[in-house]
Amino acid sequence: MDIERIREEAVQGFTFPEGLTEIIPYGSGHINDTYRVTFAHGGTVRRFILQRMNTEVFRKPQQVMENIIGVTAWLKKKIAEHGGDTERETLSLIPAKDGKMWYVDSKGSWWRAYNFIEGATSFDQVKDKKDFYESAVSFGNFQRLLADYPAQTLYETIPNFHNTSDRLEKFKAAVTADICGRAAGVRKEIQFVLEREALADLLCGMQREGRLPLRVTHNDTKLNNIMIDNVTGKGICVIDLDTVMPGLSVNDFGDSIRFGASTAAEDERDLSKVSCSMELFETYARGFLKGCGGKLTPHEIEMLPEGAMTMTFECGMRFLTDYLEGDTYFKIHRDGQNLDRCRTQFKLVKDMEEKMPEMKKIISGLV
Ligand code: ADP
Ligand code: GN1
Ligand code: MG
Repeated sequence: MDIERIREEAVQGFTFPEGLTEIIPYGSGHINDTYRVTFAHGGTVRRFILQRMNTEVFRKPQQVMENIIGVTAWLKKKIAEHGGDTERETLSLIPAKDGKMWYVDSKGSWWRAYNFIEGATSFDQVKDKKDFYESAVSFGNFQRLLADYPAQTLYETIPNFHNTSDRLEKFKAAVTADICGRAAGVRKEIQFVLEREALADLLCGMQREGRLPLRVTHNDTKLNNIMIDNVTGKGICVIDLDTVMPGLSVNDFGDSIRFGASTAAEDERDLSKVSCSMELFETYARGFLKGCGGKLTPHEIEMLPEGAMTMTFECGMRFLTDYLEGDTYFKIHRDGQNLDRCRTQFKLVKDMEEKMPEMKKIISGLV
């Protein structure tokens, strides 16, 4: 997106201070267009996050914003009750000049702005396992703080987001349609999915049968969706709230494992570097259980390893679907990146299949 246009339009839409000094593309999210904007006025420098929402992915942006308004207000209240810092421990939306919490520009793009969480970092890979532990405590905490949120007021921002069976059907449709003529080049990956069809309905089936409860969950618990305080090392703020909606706790756990417990980047091409670290798995599990504060049922706890495997399988299938459909969903920065991402996920699934008894043992050792 043209920075000049952002300066002239989106920035003007919000109640920012005077003295714009910088607009830079920011972060490594796969979905929205994110910018950091800086203002200097009267000796004070203030920074904000300005985001163009991806309305191809989020078809009803106003519903996404209404969810975020509700959830952040709820969290602020809880944080205040515990004597926390309401400006740093959750996102704060910056109002637009018309009083709304979003701004629609002349081209119909939806924008929103947040306070920039200062003095904290979002990591793309685990550098220190303590950070991973703290991220787990925070994601667990997040779920606990939202445990009594009125779930019926939340819109389903992406229908069937973690319905793995539905993802499987969409994948099969993409293979059949093969609109880019790419299927012949990925026969092995397609076969990998078809050999594991049963996995797709495992957790959804348990939810249908009432064996896993629906909770208000984050649904996108990647390590880079949490800010870690630069001084204390604590997970200070859970960000990227677009997909907060009813879901499964085991999926929130699993999505963190597939990303953070991997020994390599999500798009690593050298698959010999990719495996699921049992040390990091244990670290995260300990933190997550602590953060959830005893709210998980014994069966949820038992199914945490399956959550990891299912989320990794689902994510790999989503990357492959997007590759087959011409890379229209996840942002890519090079040709074949979604295929590379798919391959790391499938490598992890294979590794997790072998390590399932070990993961089970780790979990039972923690309860
Ligand atoms: P996406 O949905 O594209 O992943 P995110 O909301 O996760 O978008 O934002 C992308 C990145 O921008 C995050 O991973 C983080 O690094 C950074 N970011 C987002 N919001 C903030 C914030 N309020 N303060 C500091 N950094 C942020
Ligand atoms: C996307 O938005 P971001 O980059 O935090 C995606 C997740 C995937 C992840 C894979 C709304 O997360 O579901 O697991 O990429 N978010 C959406 O890295 O689809
Ligand atoms: Mg993100």
